[in-house]
Amino acid sequence: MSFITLEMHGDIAVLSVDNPPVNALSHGVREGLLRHVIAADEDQDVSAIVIICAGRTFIAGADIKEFGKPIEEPYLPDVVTRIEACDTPVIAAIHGTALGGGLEVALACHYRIGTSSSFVGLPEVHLGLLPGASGTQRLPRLVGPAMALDVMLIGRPIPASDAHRMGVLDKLSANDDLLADALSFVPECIAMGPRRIRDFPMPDYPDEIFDAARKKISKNARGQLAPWKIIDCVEVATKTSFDDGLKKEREYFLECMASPQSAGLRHAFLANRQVSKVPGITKDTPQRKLSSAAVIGAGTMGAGIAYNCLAAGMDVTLLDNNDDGLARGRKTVEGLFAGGVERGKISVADRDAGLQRFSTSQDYSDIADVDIVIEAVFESMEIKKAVFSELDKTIKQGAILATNTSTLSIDEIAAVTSRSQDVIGLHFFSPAHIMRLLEIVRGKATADDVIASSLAFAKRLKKFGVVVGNCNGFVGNRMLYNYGRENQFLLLEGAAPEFIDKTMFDWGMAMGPNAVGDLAGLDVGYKVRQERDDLPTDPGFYRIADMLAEMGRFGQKTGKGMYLYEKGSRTPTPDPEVAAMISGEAARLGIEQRDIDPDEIIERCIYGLIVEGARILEEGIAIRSSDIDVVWMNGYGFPAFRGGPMHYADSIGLGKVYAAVCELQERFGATFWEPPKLLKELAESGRKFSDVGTY
Ligand code: T1G
Repeated sequence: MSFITLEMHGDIAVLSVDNPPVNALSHGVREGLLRHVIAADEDQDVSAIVIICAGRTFIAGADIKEFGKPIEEPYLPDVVTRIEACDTPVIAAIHGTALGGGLEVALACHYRIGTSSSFVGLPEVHLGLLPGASGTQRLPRLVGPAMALDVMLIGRPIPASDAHRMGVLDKLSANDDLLADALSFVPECIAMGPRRIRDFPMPDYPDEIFDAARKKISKNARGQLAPWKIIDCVEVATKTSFDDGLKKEREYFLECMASPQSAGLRHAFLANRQVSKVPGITKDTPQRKLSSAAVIGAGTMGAGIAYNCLAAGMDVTLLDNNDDGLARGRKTVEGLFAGGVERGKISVADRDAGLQRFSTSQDYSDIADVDIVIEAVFESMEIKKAVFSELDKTIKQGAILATNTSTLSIDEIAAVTSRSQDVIGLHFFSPAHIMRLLEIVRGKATADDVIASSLAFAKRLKKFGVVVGNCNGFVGNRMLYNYGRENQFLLLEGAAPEFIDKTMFDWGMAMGPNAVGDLAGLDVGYKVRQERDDLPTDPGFYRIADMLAEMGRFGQKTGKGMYLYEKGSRTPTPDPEVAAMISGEAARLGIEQRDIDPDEIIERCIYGLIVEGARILEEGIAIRSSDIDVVWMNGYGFPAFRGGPMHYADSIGLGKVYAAVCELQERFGATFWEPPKLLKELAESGRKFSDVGTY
């Protein structure tokens, strides 16, 4: 297959890259590009070379799917070096996104023209990598080291207008015919001749930028390697020759490529895209039109979900049976719009249009014609059943009836309606307008077109929709139970809440389990446990959390939980009263307290996740192990540089995980630590969780 086509426009060679979906620089593209560039450059009849791409975008980078496998020649740095060395002027014509290796190819070209809607960027840091084809040496020479550091450390795509101002784009394509504009730009380029960034003098820069950058990332790049190496590369660029800088870049690039952090982040990238592939659901599966929505329950979650739907362009009615509740819900939605405008995320016009499409009601007949209803009332089966009976009587046939329950059975809720095929779980995560995860819980009767519509709905809300099976707690909360359980036992065994939290935070979790409990509200978990009749009888099981909830210490919302909170502050302060309560309860339960090593804390909390993840995979509740990783990375603050709990387990090796779980079973018994059959099988056969499920 040829990925590059050559078309002569007069004496101009136009090389068009065509490798859908995003013209990634896979081997065939590298090989074809190099061959055509050399041929055109050596052709005396060719006055200029234009590199342009077919499809929806310019080159969006190296081929991520090739990483981790032996890379074939020609290597990208060699292709880039040859492009810049051309005696014939080379122009890059950019549309869509020129990212990573794609921008490095463009920077090797002597001139760059882009459409006004295009973006350029070096986002490698999000893959635990650095620009490995001269980006760390060329960009500083073009825009200055300080700006280059920002571009590579933040890794955000830069809009064409800014890229033009920065000098990355020499020209903006005025009208929509990029090729025509590039061809008419050629004479100017020929007149100026080849212009090689490698020869540009390094622009001035304040010396302290490198230390300042290191200080900054020490706070927000915990456990990561690439950001440090990016700073090292740019510093080298300011201190050595271009070619010596390239050598250092290569060395650091290969170091990052071999790192577990990059393996985790690359896994996260592909896993986040794999979730939308659900067996039996294809692009031909019909979808239901979703232009209007109703949200039942005007609490924090209900209002957040309503805002999400409004921000996605839908007409939304928020319904509640309580006047004050409805007023609070409306205030929350208006507040979210105001916050969006303040942070520059949305325009005033978007806000006004959104509020135009927003209404509130206490009357189910007002929402009879909506396309989708999302119930977000109190987490009680009885209340949810009452709501769904009402919906079944009121809402038009063909509407999707969704519940935002975080633990309760979808089938049991659907059973109170005459249309179980239209019922599905859409489990949002708090805060609903920020968290990118949506657990899509299919009931045993849920129709394929309802699942397909829900996947599209998730994409429209800019969320990762993960289709999971119906069980208590689905994927995320079911695993959280084990994680929280071990935290609770570790408290009784002598680990202070702040010590556990610091250990898990330093390991990479966004927040420690006790701080998360206080944020979510200890009353929420308490009520869920009260609803369950299958809880273990171990007296220490969630004992401390139950005691705090029974004392009315719900966390941030009451100023007291596991920690103390100053009025209006979210900063947790350890409470000696709680420490005394824990050691008193441990004594009462006959649990001897001891110093507990951070490694033990990490092992018990994370292996608790992995064991339950294996059971979920075994039962087919998750389609594939990477879906479980997507749930935990996007809904529970699991570090993406560790790739999610199942990828993490595979990276350690299931043999080692299985052995450790057997030891934990020895110590703490089979109730909590009996190794799942799947883990045993995979460990004994040397396989991985990623070998299980549909890819
Ligand atoms: N390689 C391989 N496949 C890629 C890819 C890539 N770089 N980028 C996207 N895809 C696939 C993706 O998996 C999905 O596949 C489909 O394209 C659509 O993607 C040496 C080392 C370009 C902004 O980090 O940010 O260059 O699921 O769903 O929302 O310095 O994709 O359909 O089978 O995301 O419209 C640097 C990564 C690489 C850019 C489009 N480049 N891509 O977003 O579609 S490292 C990146 C993106 C590098 C050099 C280094 C986005 C996008 P499938 P999508 P989208």
